[in-house]
Amino acid sequence: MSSEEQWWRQAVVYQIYPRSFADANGDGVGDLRGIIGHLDYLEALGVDVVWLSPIYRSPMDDNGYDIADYDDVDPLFGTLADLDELIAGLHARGMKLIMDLVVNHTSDEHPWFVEARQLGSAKRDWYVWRPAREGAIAGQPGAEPTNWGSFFGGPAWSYDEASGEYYLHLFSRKQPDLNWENPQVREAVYAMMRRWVERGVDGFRMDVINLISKQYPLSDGPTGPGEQLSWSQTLWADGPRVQEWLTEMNQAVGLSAEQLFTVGETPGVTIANAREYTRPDAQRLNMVFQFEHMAFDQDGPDKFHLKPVPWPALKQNLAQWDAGLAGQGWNSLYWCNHDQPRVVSRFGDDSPEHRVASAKTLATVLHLHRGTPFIYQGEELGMPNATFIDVSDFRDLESINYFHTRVAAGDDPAQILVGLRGKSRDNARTPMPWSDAPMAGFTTGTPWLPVIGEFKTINAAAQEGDPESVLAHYRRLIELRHREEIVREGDLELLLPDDERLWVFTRTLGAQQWLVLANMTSHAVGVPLSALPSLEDAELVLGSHPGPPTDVQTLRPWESRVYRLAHRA
Ligand code: TEU
Repeated sequence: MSSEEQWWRQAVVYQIYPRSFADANGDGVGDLRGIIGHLDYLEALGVDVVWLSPIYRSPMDDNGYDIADYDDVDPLFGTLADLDELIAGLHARGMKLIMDLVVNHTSDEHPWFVEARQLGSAKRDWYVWRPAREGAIAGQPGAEPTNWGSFFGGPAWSYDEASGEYYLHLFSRKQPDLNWENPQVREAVYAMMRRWVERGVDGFRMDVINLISKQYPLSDGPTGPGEQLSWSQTLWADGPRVQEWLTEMNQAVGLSAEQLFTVGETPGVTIANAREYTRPDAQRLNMVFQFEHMAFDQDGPDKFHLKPVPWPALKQNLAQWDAGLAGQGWNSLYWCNHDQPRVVSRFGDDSPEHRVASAKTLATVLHLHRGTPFIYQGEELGMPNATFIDVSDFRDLESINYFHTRVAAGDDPAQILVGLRGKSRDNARTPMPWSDAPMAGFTTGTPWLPVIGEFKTINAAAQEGDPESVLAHYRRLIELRHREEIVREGDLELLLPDDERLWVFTRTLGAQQWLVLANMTSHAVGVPLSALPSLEDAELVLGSHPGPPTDVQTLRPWESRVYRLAHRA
C-alpha cells in the first residue's frame, strides 16, 4: 500500500472525552459547541485526527458507552447540526474525526433491546439470552447460565422476569451484549457505520471489538462464580469469528477502500492476535490498543491493587510489541485515555519539582516509538490525577461498584480508597483546565466533576507561549513525527534492557540513527556512555530540560534527550 493509503502511519490522534472538554452552555457538562470553540487549540497542537468518545443518545449509565440511539446526538452534548459543524470545522483545518463505535453492547433502553425483551419478538435473537442454569431456580443467586463476572462487578448475567430468561452483559446490567452471531445484527451495525461515513466521519475507534465473538456453547470459566476472568483464560475475547466479522465489516463499510481510520480496542490482545487484526493484506483494522503495558503496575488480578511500575518489564514490553508487529502490522502508542489514570501521576512524579520534566520525558519515550501516538485531553498539559477524599467524590460506576462490593466483602474502606485514588477512571475525567478563571474556564456553571485543585497553575493558557511547558514539548514531538521518517518508520532497538532507571533505545533508518536517553527516576543518574553508540558529533534534536546538557554523562531527574547520531552503530 502507498504511504497515502497508509496515511494513518504518520498521524497523531487526540482523544476528546466530550463530557469534560469544554462546556459552552453552562450546564456543567462539556458539549460539541465547546469543542467547536477550541478548534484553533487543536490545530495549534498539530494533531491530525480527533477521536470523539460517544456523543450518542444514552441514559449515561456508563457515560455514553451505553447507547440508546446510534444515529442521534444526546441533547446533553448538542445536536446533529452541531456535529456537522464540528466535522466541517475539523476538515477545514485539515484534521479528521473518528467516532467511538460501541457495538459489543447497546443500552438496555435502546429500542432494539426493548423489543428483544418480548419473548418471540423478531429482535429476541439480537441479544444473548439463556435459561437459568440446569437444576437451579431462575432468579436465585447461582442460577446464572455461566459463572462469568461483569467488568463492573457482579455476575455478567441479569434475570429478566418478564421473559423468564437471563441476558448477557459483560459490562453493566444496562449494557446488554449484542448477539453478533445473528447476521441481522451485523448488517444493522454496518448500515449505521455507513450513515456516519456518508455524514463525513473519517473512521472509528471500536470499543472492545474483540469481545463480539464469544466461544460457543457458552460455558463456565476457570474461575469461581462471579469472579472476573483473567484475559488469558477468558471465553469471551478474541473468539473464533472475530477476524471473519472484521473482514466482513471492512468490506461492507468500505473501511480500507475509502482509507478510513480504524483502531480496535482489544483488551487482552496478544501480539500474535494483533498481527491478525492489523496485517495490511487482511484489510481488517489499521491498528489496535493493546493493554499489556497497562498492567505492570498492577499487583495481582485486581486492577485497583497497585505497585511501582517495573521499568525493565514495561520498556521490554513496548520493544516486544514493536518487534512483533514490525513489517506485519501496526501499533497504537498510548499512556492515557478516559479509562486510565493520568500518566504523570501513575508512572511519573507529579510533585511540583518533577511534574513538568516527568510529563515531558514520558511523552518523549512514547512518541519516539514506532506506531500511531494517541494523546488524551489534558495529557499535553501534564495534568495529574484528581484528589478524591470519599467514595461520594466518584462518578464512575466502575469505581462506585468496586467500593461497595469490596466493603461488602469486608475490605478496609480506607485501603479501598487508596486503590481508587490511584486507578479510578475518574482521574482522567476531570474537566480540561483552560485558564485560571473560575472553574478553570471549563464552564460558567458547576462542573459535573470538580476541576483539579492545581488548575490555577496547570492550565492551557499558562502554557501558551512557554517554550519549556509540557504543551510546547508535545507540539515539538508531533512536529518531529511529521517531519522525520525515522521517527515514523525507523527500526527500534532497546538498549540496557534490564536497567531499572534508564530507558535507552535507538531508531535506525538506512544510514540514519537516533539515540533516545531517558532517566525515569526523580534522581540524577549516570549514563554508561561506553555501552552506547558514540555521541561524537551527535546533534541534540530534543531535550526535556532547558538548554544544552550541563553534563553529558549524567541525566538530571526525569531528563530525556533525543540525539541524531553522526555515526551509525
Ligand atoms: O473499555 C473496555 C475495557 O477495556 C475495560 O477493561 C475498561 O478498561 C474498564 O475500565 C474496565 O476496567 C471500554 C471503554 O473504553 C470503557 O469506557 C467502557 O466502560 C467499556 O468499554 C464498556 O463500553
